[in-house]
Amino acid sequence: MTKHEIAEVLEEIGVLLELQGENPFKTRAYQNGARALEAMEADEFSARMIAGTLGELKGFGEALVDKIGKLHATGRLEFYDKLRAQIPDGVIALLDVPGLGPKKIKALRDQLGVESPEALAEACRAGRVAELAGFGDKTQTKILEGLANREAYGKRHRWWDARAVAEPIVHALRLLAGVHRAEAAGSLRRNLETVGDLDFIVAADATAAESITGWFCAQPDVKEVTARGETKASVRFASGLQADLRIVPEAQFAFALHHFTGSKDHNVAMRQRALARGLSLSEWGLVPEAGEGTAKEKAERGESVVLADEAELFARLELEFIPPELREGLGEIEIAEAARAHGVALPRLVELADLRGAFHNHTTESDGKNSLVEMAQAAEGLGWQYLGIADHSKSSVQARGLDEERLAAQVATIRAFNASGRCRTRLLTGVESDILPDGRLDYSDEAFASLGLDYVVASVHSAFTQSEDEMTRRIVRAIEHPRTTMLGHATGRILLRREGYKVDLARVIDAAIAQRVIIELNAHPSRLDLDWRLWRRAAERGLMCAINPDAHDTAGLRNVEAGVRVARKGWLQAVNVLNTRDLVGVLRWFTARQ
Ligand code: DGT
Ligand code: CA
Ligand code: CA
Ligand code: ZN
Repeated sequence: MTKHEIAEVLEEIGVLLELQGENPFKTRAYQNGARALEAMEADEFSARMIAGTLGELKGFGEALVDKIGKLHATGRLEFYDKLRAQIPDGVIALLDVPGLGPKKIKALRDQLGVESPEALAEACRAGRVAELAGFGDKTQTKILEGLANREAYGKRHRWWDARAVAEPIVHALRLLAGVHRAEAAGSLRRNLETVGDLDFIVAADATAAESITGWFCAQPDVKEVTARGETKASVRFASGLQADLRIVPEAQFAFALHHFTGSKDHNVAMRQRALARGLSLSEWGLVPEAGEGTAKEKAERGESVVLADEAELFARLELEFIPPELREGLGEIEIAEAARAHGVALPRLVELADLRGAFHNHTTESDGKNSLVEMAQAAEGLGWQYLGIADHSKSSVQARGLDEERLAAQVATIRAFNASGRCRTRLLTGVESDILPDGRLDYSDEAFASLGLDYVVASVHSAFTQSEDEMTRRIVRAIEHPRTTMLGHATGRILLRREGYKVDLARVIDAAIAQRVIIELNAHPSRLDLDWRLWRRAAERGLMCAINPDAHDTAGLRNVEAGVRVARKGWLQAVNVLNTRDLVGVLRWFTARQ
């Protein structure tokens, strides 16, 4: 097992022991061990495993070292297997209910015999949870909300995960005999932050259809085939993600692709536009509204307008081409119409290749998994001109946040690294400062002055349950701090796991615009925060964006792709995104803010 996998097992052991009511010292030993492993350089870990010197480090007692050794050598641990077998799956599932931790779960189990989400819902509805010591009406309501969220979350998947499943399938489909074109349509193609199911559209020879559906249903990840016809199939993968496949004749492809890309609202508006021109638009084709039979029959009789691709469909309806990510029925058709009428293209949306660096990244100094040098080299590999280092600040104790002294040392290391000329990517000195519950930043004005950082990302990491008004005033106060360059993950949401904290984003955006403070678009596939739905109007009003990967390892730098995807969905152009500027432009922005 790798260091990271071992850390995950230790972390889980800590949680399982907590569920069983073990004493906090014991559970914390595992959790601290997991964190220490995560923070350790891979080379050091390997060396210590070989030399048998892990136990020399603080926090690694004999029992822990023994377990790590077994996992490292064999990938198994009897202690863990036994522990896991003692706890019912339903109790493990309770850990996914937002707002429930191991302690509460233990109380529910001991006092109400609750051992599954279903049993918990019943106990809440009967009012029995509210009666427990330490719970009350408010907590019971919260748990019911959490259960409802958990159910909704279970039906969708992160865009990033859905894409990882879809991409190899699309590539493989294109290589099958008789296939002319293949695309993943639906919400995935629209870059929606979460995806319900995948929708594959394939243009193929009729004679090949059966073997294509056969291939699709026989994919190794397919757990269940839920429907199967000659030109259609639906499957469910082991992850729970479902996928529809439709095979159409080449001539129908543009219409089917457009139809199944959606969104529904966009399609409704497109159909109305066609009707206004005496045409009926559907997945089958674009046929005259008048005449005998259904749209399908008309298309099959060859009455459809013949179009090579989607671009021709938009042109036929007197529209500029609308990229899939803008097809949400949010006024894109009116804009495409005006653009067409005036002979101008739609705005050129920001692209991955426009990015020249990013600002919110962690290293092993706080809770990252790669060192400063490794992160710099990875950024150089991506062709980035600069990489901002923003480790956690001192109040984020569990993330090993940096006090003034350690931060000063990191700044010195970064300056020396830049001066050494080892790397074409220039490192920038930043910090991700906690926004304290009262809105102050995590370092004094004097400390900031002596540190001389290039920039500051200010983020909320604690006291999530403040009232909306308190949270709004807290964040606005942080934005008004002259050292704040950008606001990190504006709502703290974790997609499909936890809702954001309550905050009046209109007021936060107003303050950011007034102060020339950037709001980040956190590109972590679980965050994508600030939400794309707010960006279009905010950017029009002058809000500057930074697409930040919030990378905790070198691979995490690639998160920016997810960020660019939703930035496009928010109509953002390169000019709206600070990290499309070159180093000089970025440094000028930082200086102007200070
Ligand atoms: P999802 O899967 O929930 O993330 O969202 P979509 O947009 O992928 O929805 P899905 O898979 O149900 O259907 C794909 C597209 O097909 C959808 O965006 C629009 C089109 N579509 C499906 N059902 C209908 C419908 O009843 N009416 C209209 N106008 N379009 C539909
Ligand atoms: Ca879908
Ligand atoms: Ca579907
Ligand atoms: Zn953060």
